[in-house]
Amino acid sequence: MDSQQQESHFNLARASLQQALTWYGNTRRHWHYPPDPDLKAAVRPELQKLQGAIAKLDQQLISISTFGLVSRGKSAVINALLGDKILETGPLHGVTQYPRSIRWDLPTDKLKIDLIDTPGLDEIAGEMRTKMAEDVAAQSDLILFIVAGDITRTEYQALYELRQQQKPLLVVFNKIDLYPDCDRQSIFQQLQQLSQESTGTTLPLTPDEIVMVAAEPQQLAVRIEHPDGRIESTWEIPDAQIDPLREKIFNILSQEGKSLMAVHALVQAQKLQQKIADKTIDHRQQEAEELIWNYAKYKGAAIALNPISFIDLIAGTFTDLALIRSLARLYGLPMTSHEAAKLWRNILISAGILFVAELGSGFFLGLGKTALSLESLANPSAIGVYGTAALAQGAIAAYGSYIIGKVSQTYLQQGCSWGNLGASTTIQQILQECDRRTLLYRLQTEIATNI
Ligand SMILES: Nc1nc2c(ncn2[C@@H]2O[C@H](COP(=O)(O)OP(=O)(O)OP(=O)(O)O)[C@@H](O)[C@H]2O)c(=O)[nH]1
Ligand SMILES: [Mg+2]
Repeated sequence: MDSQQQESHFNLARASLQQALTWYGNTRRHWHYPPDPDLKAAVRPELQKLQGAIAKLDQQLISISTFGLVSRGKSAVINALLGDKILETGPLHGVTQYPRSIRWDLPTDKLKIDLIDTPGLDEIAGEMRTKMAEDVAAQSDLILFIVAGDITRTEYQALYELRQQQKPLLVVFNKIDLYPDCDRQSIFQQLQQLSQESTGTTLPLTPDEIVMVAAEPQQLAVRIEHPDGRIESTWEIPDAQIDPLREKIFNILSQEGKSLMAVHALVQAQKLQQKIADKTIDHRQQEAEELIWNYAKYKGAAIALNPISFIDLIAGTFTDLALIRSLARLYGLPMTSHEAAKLWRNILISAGILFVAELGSGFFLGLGKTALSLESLANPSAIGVYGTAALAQGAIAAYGSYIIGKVSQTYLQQGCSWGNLGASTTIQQILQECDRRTLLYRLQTEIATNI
């Protein structure tokens, strides 16, 4: 992608995040609802993270993390990239205990790059591991997943999860100095077709996503035969083979660096918005229940009392639409077209059931209630029949509203990032514009099935 296109992706992301911050931040519209201090406090962490993501974009800082099990050479790979042994490496498991970030100064590049070293995934137990993996993934624009030798189940699982989280990554096969050429070829092929039989999942990687390196090759015994026949044995440390990875990273940065930053910020924003929506819906639960109940009562009464068929159907549908609008106002969430089809289906079903109920009240072509009400004018004993039919219809209508109220919650919650400049909409737009050769293009299918 050319730099202009990347710039435009970057600006779109910035605008989208800014819009989200404005919407959910101080100026959050609550219509005539008083601000809820508890809710404000509850969503503060998300708002701060959103602000952090904007700040990171403004600094044009791209984060590249190494990731993987213990002793795969995560720290060694960073040292090799830097060309300097800054991080401690060693054969013991768990040499690196905490994530550490190092600035990679590249004189040619405008972007700032942070290389983040992380502890081995298997070094930390259970939930903490998942948490660390999530945190590292959340702060990285690109992940270097370091493996060496056969892929273990934990590695497969971690790779699979990162894919699910829509993370751009490169699989770095380290320690190739330990393998003869023919083995490297078969490893390369196996890597491309990773699959796990027990879960029936596959994880196809394109050759572009796999790089083979030797970050800290083992020393070799060298025999020197001197002209005088003397034989000397010494140890020699071969140079690191890191150029393929360095070149790949440079290529990625120039091809899609800014777009990667943009998508990363948007994916973060999307998750944060979802969390804010969840918390809001949770906090406003009681008011929402009351609101839905009031509309349900109103619609039920209006339909029961209105003697003219069809008009009550239309009035009922309007009541449902008003309910959705009121819920959106209560939550302060935007109404977007996402999930709207499902919502409409429910509205139509609700109207349809009412229609059937009117037909079922005994008269032809839905004029039942109208005819009954006319008849009751002439014949007072028909009032009873009219009353029963109307009550039944009212109850059905109220129930319909109740269901619609419930479905609207999902609609507002899922749809909040799908409006104009919404995080999900913008991600989709950027990905559609991505060049075939980019990592982002590769992620398209994954992302498409996830959002
Ligand atoms: N043969 C060979 N050994 C390597 C290579 N890269 C790293 N090593 C060795 O592998 C061991 C582990 O390297 P580290 O970089 O400390 O691995 P790590 O993944 O950071 O490990 P932890 O911090 O413990 O999780 C060290 O003894 C390195 O010397 C390589 O390319 N070839
Ligand atoms: Mg380490």
